[in-house]
Amino acid sequence: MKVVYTLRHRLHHPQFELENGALQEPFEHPGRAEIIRAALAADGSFEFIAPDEWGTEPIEAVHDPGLVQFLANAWQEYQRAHGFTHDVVPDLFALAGLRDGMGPASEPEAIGARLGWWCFETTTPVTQGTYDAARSSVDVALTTADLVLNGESVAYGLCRPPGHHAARSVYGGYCFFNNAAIVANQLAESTGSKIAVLDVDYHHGNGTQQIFYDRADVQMVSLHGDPRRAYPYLTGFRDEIGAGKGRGTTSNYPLPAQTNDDDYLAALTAACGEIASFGADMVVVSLGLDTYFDDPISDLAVTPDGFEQSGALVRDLGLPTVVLQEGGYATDELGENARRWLLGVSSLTPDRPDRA
Ligand code: SP5
Ligand code: ZN
Repeated sequence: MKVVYTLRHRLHHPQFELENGALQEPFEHPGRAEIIRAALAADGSFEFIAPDEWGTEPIEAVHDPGLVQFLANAWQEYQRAHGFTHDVVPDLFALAGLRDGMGPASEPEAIGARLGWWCFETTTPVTQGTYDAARSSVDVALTTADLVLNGESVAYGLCRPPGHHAARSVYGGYCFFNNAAIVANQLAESTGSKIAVLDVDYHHGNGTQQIFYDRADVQMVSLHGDPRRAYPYLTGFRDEIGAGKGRGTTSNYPLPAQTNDDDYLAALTAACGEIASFGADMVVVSLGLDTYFDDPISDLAVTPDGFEQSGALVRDLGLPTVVLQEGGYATDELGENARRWLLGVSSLTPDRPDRA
């Protein structure tokens, strides 16, 4: 299988995440991508490819151009205003309630306040190289999709930073640009076909859901920890099914704590059934491996065997498949878990001899 990777991801390297009233070591760190790269390289059945450059146009097709412009300059602007600051994080959030009854706010001028206009939480610092890394992550995703458009039945983009929490006009959840949404939109627009996004990250893909909520041509199906207890808390409930022309094209499978392989695979089977009923022509997988039983920030109980069987269920859809990396924080096992999922999605079955 072809794997798209670039070391430019390392340009994004926060020193901390502000969470639970404390500065903690980042769970989302450059070592994650390096561990996956090493595990796939050691396997021998993966071929590494460098990404092409795709520019900002496909990003601005799903994100507010103001968000792209903001991230391009935010770190430098903050340095000019406040002096050297390795990790740039908002200390004020532009919540609508601040202007209740006074009409909506407009984007503030001060850089500190602009951070809280575009960012929704405190665990996603902007560092000096964050914009370049986030751009390279999009390039990885688009190059992976291009491989599949050019005949690969499945390819994997080792995206970092991840993307699925980034909505049209806000970033957060370790995500800046929504790699999967940018790819799904580009595929839908360039081929005129129906695209399914299957999001198996532990956390609900709120950004992807928001971007496609009223779209009939892009389906969003997500399995995740129930938002009654799990980040991002505000989205991912079962009754969120899309709106307008997109009514029925969003599906959510909130899962209880400690969901095991059997129950997880049953839910994934149902999710894949919905993709088949939708009549998708291609699948984009948001591959989070934070459903792993020993993940440090999550509470599902999927094992390496469960990951391989998950990949095989997606393979059995028989559709061209773009797999993009999202979360997964059990650093020691992350490479093996990714390898097993990818072996599952690319394995030979008697009736699918083309999937070598
Ligand atoms: C891409 C992705 O997986 N983003 C996840 C962002 C989650 N950030 C907040 C997680 C809150 C977890 N708190 C539990 C800490 C247990 N030590
Ligand atoms: Zn996650």
